[in-house]
Amino acid sequence: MDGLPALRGDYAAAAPDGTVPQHHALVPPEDHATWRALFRRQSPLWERHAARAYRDGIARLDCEDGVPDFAATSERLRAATGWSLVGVPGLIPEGLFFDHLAARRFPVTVWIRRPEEMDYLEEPDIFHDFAGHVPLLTEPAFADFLQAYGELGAHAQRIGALKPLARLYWHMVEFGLIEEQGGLRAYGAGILSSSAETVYSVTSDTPLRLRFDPRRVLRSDYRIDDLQPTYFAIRDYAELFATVRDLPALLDWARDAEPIPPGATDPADQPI
Ligand code: HBI
Ligand code: FE
Repeated sequence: MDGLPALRGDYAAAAPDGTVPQHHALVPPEDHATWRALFRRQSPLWERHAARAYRDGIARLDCEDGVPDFAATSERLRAATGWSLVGVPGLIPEGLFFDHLAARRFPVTVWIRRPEEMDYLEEPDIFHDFAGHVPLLTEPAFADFLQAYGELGAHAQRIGALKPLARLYWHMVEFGLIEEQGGLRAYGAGILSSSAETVYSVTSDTPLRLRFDPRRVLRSDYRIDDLQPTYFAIRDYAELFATVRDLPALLDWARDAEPIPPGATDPADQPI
């Protein structure tokens, strides 16, 4: 179970909590090279389009030179916000995923994409999970939000409201924007791990950009196979934390509310 690094999609190697060891010392040189290539491509784009908290976070993690070591990163994260990282072989069942978040553990995929997958990958790899998600875990309000989000997973499952809960994760954790002094910036991991979407999300005239509204987000279906047709922008991360406080009641409501299809508009929308 902990001899060799888990291969891509090797779920049989996982412990009951869904985790696998990273075995950082055994990461091959070509994987470090893939990481550096992805990082070098994204850096100038992050400088221009990523939120301040993201830029501060990625600088603090000091991870440009190769696939980062989860143990060393966990030490830094623990000091910053009490989070740590665990390795996983890929997507894990949502119950286990929520349990890790509730315990301030972020599951990070241990393998990296192949060179021919630089531009697009259907499933999360270590570049998406680490470079996309982990920097924001240094932001205290976001860090508290994500733990509280995980704590609501079991409740949402019980009342049959996993779909609206997943929409909140998708639109705010994967594809969230933030209004900063000087303009709109991206903080979502799905955006910031994609070079095309990092530019598109904040500069293209094509997508809708709407002011964050919890009810709107909880009703909004999404597409997983293309650039997003709609983005939601917060003003600060405390807005997300405030939303989870009201989430039990909101989920009750959202379960029976009419879904809004991807890219559709609603009369109550507040475009930015
Ligand atoms: N597993 N490794 C991993 N990463 C995720 O982002 C993830 C997951 N399992 C379930 C899951 N996400 C979702 O159900 C989210 O929509 C909450
Ligand atoms: Fe993700």
